[in-house]
Amino acid sequence: MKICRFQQNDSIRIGLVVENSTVLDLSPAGITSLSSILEEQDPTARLVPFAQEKLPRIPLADVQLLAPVEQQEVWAAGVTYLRSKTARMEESDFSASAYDKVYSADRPEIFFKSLAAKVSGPGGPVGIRKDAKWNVPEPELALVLNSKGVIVGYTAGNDMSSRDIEGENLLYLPQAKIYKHSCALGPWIILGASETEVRDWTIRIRIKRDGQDVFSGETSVGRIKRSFADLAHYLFRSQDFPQGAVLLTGTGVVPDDSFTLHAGDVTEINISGIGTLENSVTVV
Ligand code: DO4
Ligand code: MG
Repeated sequence: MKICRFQQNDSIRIGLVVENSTVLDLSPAGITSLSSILEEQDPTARLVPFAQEKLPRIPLADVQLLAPVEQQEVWAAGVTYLRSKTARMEESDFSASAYDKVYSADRPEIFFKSLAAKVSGPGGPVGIRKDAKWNVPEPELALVLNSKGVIVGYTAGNDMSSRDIEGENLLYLPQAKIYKHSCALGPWIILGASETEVRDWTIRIRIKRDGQDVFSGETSVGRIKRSFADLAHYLFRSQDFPQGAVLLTGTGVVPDDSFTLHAGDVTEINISGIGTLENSVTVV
């Protein structure tokens, strides 16, 4: 089941995406926030009856989708794929052993990524810093967690990163990762999928420049070294998230070292089982 946030005239609404082509507007049924659904004991069971109700139907193509977050903090796990560990070790010299160690340590790398209000949605901008020379998108599966730390859904995410700043010194990681338009999520949240199913999904990215593909790559969610429960557990250790949280699970697709994003590039992140998140690159 797919639940989305969208803009209708001056209001933000919650909808169900049905038949891959239509959005059912849930506002006449009194559903005005994502979190009211995500906090339910069984969000899917709560939504099933609405699919049969006579709710306004809007063609998906006419809907302006918004990032599927309201007040949830967005966090990110790193070095969860072997490909990420190798790339990180290659881009830095004295930080290399830190990446090597964190890949196999019990405690994962988890860092704060964005406030909900700063997240770009489908069709929105993703930023490259004007003081960085080597910038990449990171296509990642994102876990959607309720306030109890239960994984209730999944969406696609882009953990935009400045590799030269990250590689220069590990202490610069927050600057490499957290800046204007550095996080995108969408196009919607998938509810009711099990970890076993999700581990079979494929994450693909395509980067287009002037209409031509300049990079494409893919990985499988199943290559994530840690269980989702383990990542969620560490995020919620000694922390409260009264509004729930979103946790990006790390990247397994890293372009060759010669690749950097340009202003005007278009990033298309597709996760089978979710859908496609498209954004355009802008200098910030
Ligand atoms: O430690 C650097 C960040 C790693 C990351 O964001 C990832 O592996 O996805
Ligand atoms: Mg990442």
